[in-house]
Amino acid sequence: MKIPGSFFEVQLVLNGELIEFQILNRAVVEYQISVMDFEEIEFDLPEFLEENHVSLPKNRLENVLQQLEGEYLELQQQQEKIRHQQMTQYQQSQQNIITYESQKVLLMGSSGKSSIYQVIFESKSPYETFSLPPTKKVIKHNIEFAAMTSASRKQNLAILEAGSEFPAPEHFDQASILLFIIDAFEVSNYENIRYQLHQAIKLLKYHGKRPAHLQDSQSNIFCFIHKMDLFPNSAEQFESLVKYFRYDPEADAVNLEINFFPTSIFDSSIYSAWAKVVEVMMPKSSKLNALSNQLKEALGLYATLIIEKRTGLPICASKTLLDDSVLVGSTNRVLIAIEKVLPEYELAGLKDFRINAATGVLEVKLFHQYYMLVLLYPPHINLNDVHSQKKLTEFIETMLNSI
Ligand SMILES: Nc1nc2c(ncn2[C@@H]2O[C@H](COP(=O)(O)OP(=O)(O)O)[C@@H](O)[C@H]2O)c(=O)[nH]1
Ligand SMILES: [Mg+2]
Repeated sequence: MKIPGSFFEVQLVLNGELIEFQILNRAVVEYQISVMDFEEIEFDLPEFLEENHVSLPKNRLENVLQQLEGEYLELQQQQEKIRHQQMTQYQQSQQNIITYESQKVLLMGSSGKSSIYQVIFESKSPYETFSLPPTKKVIKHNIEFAAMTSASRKQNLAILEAGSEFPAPEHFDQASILLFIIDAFEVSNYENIRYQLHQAIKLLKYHGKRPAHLQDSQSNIFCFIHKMDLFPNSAEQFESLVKYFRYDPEADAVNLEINFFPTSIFDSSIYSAWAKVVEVMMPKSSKLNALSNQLKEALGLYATLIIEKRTGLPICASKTLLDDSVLVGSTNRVLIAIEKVLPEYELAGLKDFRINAATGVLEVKLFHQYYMLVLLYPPHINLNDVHSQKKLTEFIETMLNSI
């Protein structure tokens, strides 16, 4: 629909399960959000128009909004249908139990691998990695954890950490994920490392085992452009490095399958990038996502999610306007920081914590040894009343039953 007196058009589209609101300028999308409530559009559109110096008489704007709301309601109905279908599919999949028992991640590339592993899995602080001895041979790390998917089985996560040499073909055997690290600061090694990256992808395709549950659009090839903290203009740097490393000179082609992330062990980026890898390794359960959403709605929260502590695995999350992989990463960082200082107070066995900020509250409850329930909510909400406590207990119990 055109915005009268401007080059802008607005439209709503259903993308998977999400309703997206887009503002286009001469057929190019300039603004896009996933909408969970029509009010967001009522708020964003006038603001966008104002920023772009389009002044629209009030009644015209209302007209546009009214038409949009009509479309929105229709899309909501379609959305409901899709959700219903997914629920049914989930119930069917329950019957022919799927197992993703062992996942093998091949961690290779240039410098930063051991640091990344130790920061994520061994709760090391970035500064403790400064004097790591170089890794020569391939190291195999094994992490076992209980899955909370329909499979309800013990899962095994094997991380194969390569040393200074390019791993032998047998290390690619049955690998489900390639996690390739590029030291962005080592400019003299770019060409060599780009060659290695594309060789590794070819070996993964040949010897590896793509997880069966992946959708066609999902890729199991990840590349962290690492040590981004060393660049003052990291966003631009990242963009140009992605261009450089996507290109495979041997094939004279651009590989669009690689998922690139800018990372650094000095901020949350390493955790949020890892959360994206984990998402591909084990899909979040749609049933548990739906439950998280119900809890969020019932208690008026901004977001709720459950994270497996050791792996940083997001088990499920409510829909939120925030990026949930960032929430996972940031929560892990806060938790690690707290667990590190507790002994200094002669305290041990962290059970929960709450951070009250002027604009909201972050509350984290640990349960069943390795799981964390994360709640993010507005300052006026009180979760200490009987009703909320009951809902929270029920929620955790349902989660436990799904383990
Ligand atoms: N500035 C910066 N240094 C890092 C980062 N990650 C790792 N390093 C440093 O890079 C060096 C080599 O890391 P290491 O993990 O041993 O590399 P590996 O050979 O791939 O295992 C260490 O001194 C780390 O402290 C990062 O994100 N930023
Ligand atoms: Mg190493």
